[in-house]
Formats: sequence, structure tokens, C-alpha cells
Amino acid sequence: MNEFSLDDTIVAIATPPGRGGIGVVRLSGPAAVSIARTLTARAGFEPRHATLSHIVEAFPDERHRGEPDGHDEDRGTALSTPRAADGRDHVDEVVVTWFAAPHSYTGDDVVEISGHGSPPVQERIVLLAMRAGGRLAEPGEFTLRAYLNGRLDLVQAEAVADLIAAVTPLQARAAMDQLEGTLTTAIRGIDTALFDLTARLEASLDFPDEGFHFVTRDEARADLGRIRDRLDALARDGRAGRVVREGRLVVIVGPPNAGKSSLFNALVGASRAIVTAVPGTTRDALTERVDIGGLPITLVDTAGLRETNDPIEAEGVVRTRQAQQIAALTLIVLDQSEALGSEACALAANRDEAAIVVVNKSDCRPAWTARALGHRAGEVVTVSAANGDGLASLRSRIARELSGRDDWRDLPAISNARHLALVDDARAAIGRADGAIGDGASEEVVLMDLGDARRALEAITGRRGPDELLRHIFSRFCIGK
Ligand SMILES: Nc1nc2c(ncn2[C@@H]2O[C@H](COP(=O)(O)OP(=O)(O)OP(=O)(O)O)[C@@H](O)[C@H]2O)c(=O)[nH]1
Ligand SMILES: [Mg+2]
Repeated sequence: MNEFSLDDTIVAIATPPGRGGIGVVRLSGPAAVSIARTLTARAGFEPRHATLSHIVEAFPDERHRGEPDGHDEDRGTALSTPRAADGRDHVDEVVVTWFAAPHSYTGDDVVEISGHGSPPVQERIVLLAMRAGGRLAEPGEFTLRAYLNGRLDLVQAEAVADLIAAVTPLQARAAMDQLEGTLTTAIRGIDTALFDLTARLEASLDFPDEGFHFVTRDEARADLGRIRDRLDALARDGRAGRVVREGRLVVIVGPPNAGKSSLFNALVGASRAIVTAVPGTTRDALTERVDIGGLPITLVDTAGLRETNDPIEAEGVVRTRQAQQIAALTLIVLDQSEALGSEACALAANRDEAAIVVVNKSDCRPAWTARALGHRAGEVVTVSAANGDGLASLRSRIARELSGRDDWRDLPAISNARHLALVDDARAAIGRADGAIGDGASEEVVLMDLGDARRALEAITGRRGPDELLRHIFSRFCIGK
């Protein structure tokens, strides 16, 4: 990444690869406007005005080279090669917008060239911009510049990547919230409280005699308790936040013919898995991504669990067990229309914390009740995969089991594992500071712990993170962002 230089002008296609109604080439850096002038042969642009222009071909001969024989004689006719009044070829008709520094996404001069969404045309514009002095941007380099220019902090830059990567509306909302600074504000609030305590302890260092001069030990511990509460709340929020951001694996298990594949299809909303009345239909584990209560869930349908001599089915059962081991949550599907078999009883009895017993085929006459399993009625979820009854409750139950949340009116402020690890570091440092005050330690000792806590918080929003970390974070981005 050129040691994060801000001196050169970067260029990239900002719209997704492929064809589209429009395609945008973006330039950022000190030469952005002069490159745009060269590309369009215009004298200049007005900031924040859309200007209709043409991209003129700077190297017409080269452009025709490498095309199949026989096409060349068509070149030069008005139809195949549009020409400007000065006789130069037009590459594309575009709209150019200049966002003058510092009022742009990156904080540099930014020029956006909106042309037709045609890959060869877009690539040509990028190449011409490079010939005119631009350099091809690295992945995420526009956002990196926004960060280096102080337009975004690290949390916000990471939120940009999350927003682009979001697959559910809830993920997008949570990322947008962080982009707008919710987490940054929460962290700053905690840091301000820490700064206040630090300042009072530092002031008392100037006194020759020992003792907490500007804050009593009790007051200091009460302050730390309040700071710790705020960090604890963030850490709690983090559980739900991580599930929203990362998603989870949910595996459907149960005896043969219980309706696992029917339930899988109903949750996926498509007839993805084969359903038949023959027990042992599903052999391989099937996987689909679904949005369950806003959470990006990878749902796995598996082979029914039973003793079998069929080697294919036996391999299926092995795979079921493997999927169960890595899943965050298991749905144990049982058939209520048939008498309880030994497999069903064993599954329901051995269920651990991370499992929901789903009683299927509620549209049929029940052959048993939840009590027969040793469960209360409220512990199981009764559904009909055939007619959809109970699926809404099952969805909310899955979301609640995974995230610990019932509603998402308040979005989780924190969702990124890197941020959460640093919140934990800060909590540990606050714990040490509190212990030191309790043990009668001097201000110096307490101040060291407070310094550790502040550094951990600072690393979350990171006004200037280490280059390695920045490289890691920004390499997640696509080119052009
Ligand atoms: N009436 C009724 N029938 C259902 C329901 N769900 C599934 N079935 C039927 O039960 C049979 C088995 O369904 P599957 O979804 O293939 O069951 P499975 O658990 O995947 O079976 P295996 O893959 O063989 O382990 C089929 O005939 C389905 O039509 C339901 O809610 N109500
Ligand atoms: Mg099946």
C-alpha cells in the first residue's frame, strides 16, 4: 500500500464488476481534477456540479489494435467510431462530478466519472486515467484515505466494509449505526470518564506526601465501578452484535421421516431438499443461507439418525454428527403423528443447552405430548412444516436462542470481535486498577492500569493504528471502496 502515501492520485472502478446501467470510475488525490481535465479535454469543473462530458481517446491507434481482422476497415466511419469536432474518438459519454477537498468521501479532491456500465469502456477510462498520472487503487484504499485524512475513525471504516458485506437488513442497519458513530460515541464517553479520573490522580502526584489528594480512594473506586458497568454493558451487547455480524450455523437433526427436510425447505422458502415418505431419504448434509429474524443463518439439513446397515446412510449419519458438533444451535425435529421411537426419546433426553425441540406435523392427530418427553409444553416449539403453522414462533425462538435478544429496536452497539477483545482488555485493566486502590497502592500504580485501559479503548477507534492492523482491516474491502 505504498506506506499509505497521500501524495499520489488513485483510480478505480467503484461500481461492481460486470455490466450495468451506469459504471462509476473514481479518482482521489491532488491530481484528480487535472486528470479529469485531460480525460475530457475540458478546461475545468465546478465543485459539486454534474457536468456532461465526453471521455476522449488519447491513443486511437492503440485502441484499434488487437481486434479481430476484418473489422478495421469499418473503423473511422461515423457509426462505429464517434468522433469529436476536433477529430478525436470518444470513449464514452459521461457525467463528471468533482467533490473538492476536504468535502469528499476521502477528504482529498475526488472526481467521479459516471459512464455506461460497460466493462471495456470502464477499463479504458481507468487506463487513460493511469496514463494521465493516476495509480490503480488498492482494495479499500479510498476508505483508508478517509481514515488517514480523519474523515472516519477505525470503527467507522470497518463499518463501511460491514455495510457492503451485509446480507440481511438487520446487518445493514447495525453497520450503518456504527458508521454514524454510535460505538465511537460510547467509547468516547467511557474514555472521558477515565480521563477525568486520570487527571485527578495525576494532579495529586505533584504533592510531596502520599495520598489521594483530589479524589478519595472510595470515590475513585466508585468511578471505576461506573466505568466498569458501561464496559460490561458493551460486552453483553457484543454477544448479540457478533451473531448479527458473523451469523451462525444451525443444524436440523432427528429420526428418519420426522420432516427435517420439509422444515428445512419451509425455512429456506424453496423446495431445496428432496422430501419423500420413505425414511432415509436425505443422505448428504445440505446447506443454505437464510435470514432468520435478521440473522444470517447457515441452515443444515441432515440424514435421519438411526442404526443402519446401508453404508451410504451410515456415512450420512456420521456427517450429521459432525455438523452437530460445529453448530451453534441444533433443531431436534420429532414427528408428533407417530408413536415416539427410541431415537426420538434419546435425542430429546440428551439435548444440551443449545438445542430446540421442534415437534412437527401439528396438522395431524398427536400420538403423544411434550410431557411424554419429560418437557413442559412451553419448552418445545410445535410446528407444521406442511402448512407453515408455528414457523414464525420457531424463527423468533431461534433468533432469541442465538442472540439472547427478543427485539432489535436498540441495535447492538458493538459487533466486531476485534473491538470486543479490546473492551475485555479495558475491563481487565479497570479490574486491576480497582484491586490496586483496594490494596492501598500509590497513584502511580493505579495510573498505569488506567493508562492500559485507555490505550485499549483508543485502539478500538484507533486514530492511528499500526500499519499491520490497517493493512489487515482494509484488505477486506473491494477495490474501488
Ligand atoms: N402431515 C404432515 N406431513 C409432513 C409434515 N412434514 C413432513 N411431512 C411428511 O413426512 C414425510 C417425511 O418428510 P421429510 O421432510 O422427507 O422427512 P425427513 O425427516 O427429512 O426424512 P429423512 O430425510 O428420510 O430422514 C413426507 O411424506 C412429508 O410430506 C407435516 O408438517 N405434516
Ligand atoms: Mg430428509
